[in-house]
Amino acid sequence: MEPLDRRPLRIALISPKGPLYRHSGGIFTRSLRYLPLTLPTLAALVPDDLDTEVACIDEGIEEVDVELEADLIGLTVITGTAPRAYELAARFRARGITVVLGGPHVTLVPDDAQPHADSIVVGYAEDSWPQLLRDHVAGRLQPRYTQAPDLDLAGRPEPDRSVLPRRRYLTTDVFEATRACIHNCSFCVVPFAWGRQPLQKPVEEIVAEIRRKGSQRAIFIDLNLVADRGYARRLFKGLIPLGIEWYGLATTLLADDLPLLDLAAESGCRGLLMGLESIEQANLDRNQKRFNTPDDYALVVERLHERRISLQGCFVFGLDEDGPDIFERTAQLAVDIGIDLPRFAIVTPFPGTALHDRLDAEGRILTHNWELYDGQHVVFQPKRLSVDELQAGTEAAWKLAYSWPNIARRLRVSPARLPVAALTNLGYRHYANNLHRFYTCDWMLRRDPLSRIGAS
Ligand code: B12
Ligand code: SF4
Repeated sequence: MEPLDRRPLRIALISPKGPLYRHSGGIFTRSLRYLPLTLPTLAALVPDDLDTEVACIDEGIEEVDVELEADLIGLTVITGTAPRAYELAARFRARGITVVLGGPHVTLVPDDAQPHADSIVVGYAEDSWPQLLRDHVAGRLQPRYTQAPDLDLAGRPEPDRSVLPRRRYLTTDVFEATRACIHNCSFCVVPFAWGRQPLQKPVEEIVAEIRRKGSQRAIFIDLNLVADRGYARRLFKGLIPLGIEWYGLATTLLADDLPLLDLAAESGCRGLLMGLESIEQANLDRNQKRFNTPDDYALVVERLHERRISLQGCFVFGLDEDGPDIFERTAQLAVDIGIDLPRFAIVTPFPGTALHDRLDAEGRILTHNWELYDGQHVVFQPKRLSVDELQAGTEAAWKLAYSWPNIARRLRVSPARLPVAALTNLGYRHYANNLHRFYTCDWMLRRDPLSRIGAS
């Protein structure tokens, strides 16, 4: 047997399952699942000069063996997966394995995570994770590591995409150019977790990464690719010679900036996800998203479609102006104006956000069962709706938008290639028809949501 001090440090990195994103019985079919970059990024950051073996497990696609052999286990935690992460942490720690927790939830509420780990990592981990590993090897692991604010994304190792099985994802051509967002929407975790100073990888590094990977299509996971328009311009210009198609996230402000939109189209942009959030201007105004104007949503779609760009338009339900008719009105508008892939979530007051603090101060938070903080469960008392109406209305909006006639209407106007548009619509139809399986709130009354709004 190999002496202990000569054995490599066995590191396992795990992304725990949530109620919706899980190996069996989940709702994210392969057509909705692209390679997450968290574990590949952390794996690449493990210092080469340490003798290590790294294994990565995405519980969205495979079960975790709780008896797995490892010396140190790192778990990435979003709010909805916190209970599962804490459960796994307890089991591994009971076996004497060192457990490290990091990710959005840990960053938002570090004290919630601290008791469940030997060490936690707050914020991004480009510098702190390698430091943590060195400290562990030297026998001086600290209970908490916080990324210094002067983080620089230049010259970092590329995510190691080989650590996850590629065939289990629709695509592994997933890239990250920027982080953080300059805006301050009250319900969004981004400004509260990571601040409002955009962080950017040098354009030439991103272009080289895409070229090396040989991608014909790319998905950017950046939360707002156009936060810094100067950078966006440089990035889009840099992408033109690659001749690829790409998909990403942007705000509606891009549709107001026609030169930048033209450049995005010229650089191969074929689909954008935008947080339209609400069709009630007052909701947007009160939640620091004033730059969205519902009266202009049709124009946004038109301008994107003119440039062969599809729109995945995301709405949230449950903001204070929403009454019982909001679901049908929103879903119908999404269909009428030709949003290619409408998505609906229940507004979630993630801990650490301004929305959470306000609802908490108003005594309206109903549960801190983090498992229900997944965008599809009601965890607070809505103002003009009952909990049940909000839950059922959201499901009804999904079903209305993804009824066969409405899918057919969309496919007729979509600028996307028919097989792609059909596949994604079918993926979301499956999602719409299976959401009810995940409504597990004690207070949720079960009934047919379609009967409420007379969906087609
Ligand atoms: C890709 C993605 C997905 C994919 C894959 C999910 C997965 N398993 O990773 C899909 C589409 C399936 C998905 C689904 C959902 N997602 Co998502 N998703 C993302 C997205 C866009 C990118 C994640 C990523 O790859 N980031 C890149 C890596 C490098 O960044 P990172 O994860 O933050 O990791 C860094 C640090 O946080 C830290 N770190 C992270 N974990 C760990 C662990 C350790 C041990 C250490 C040391 C450090 C560390 O180190 C990394 C390097 O600095 C993020 C937003 C974003 N851009 O981060 C949202 C995000 C994580 N998702 C979010 C949400 C809400 C969801 C859903 C609930 C939405 C829904 N209703 O459908 C579901 C739930 C999924 C689930 N797990 O149960 C929220 C989480 C908020 C929260 N507080 O919980 C985010 C932050 C988006 C947002 N704006 O709110 N998602
Ligand atoms: S624009 Fe989008 S990413 Fe930026 S703070 Fe608002 S919701 Fe979050």
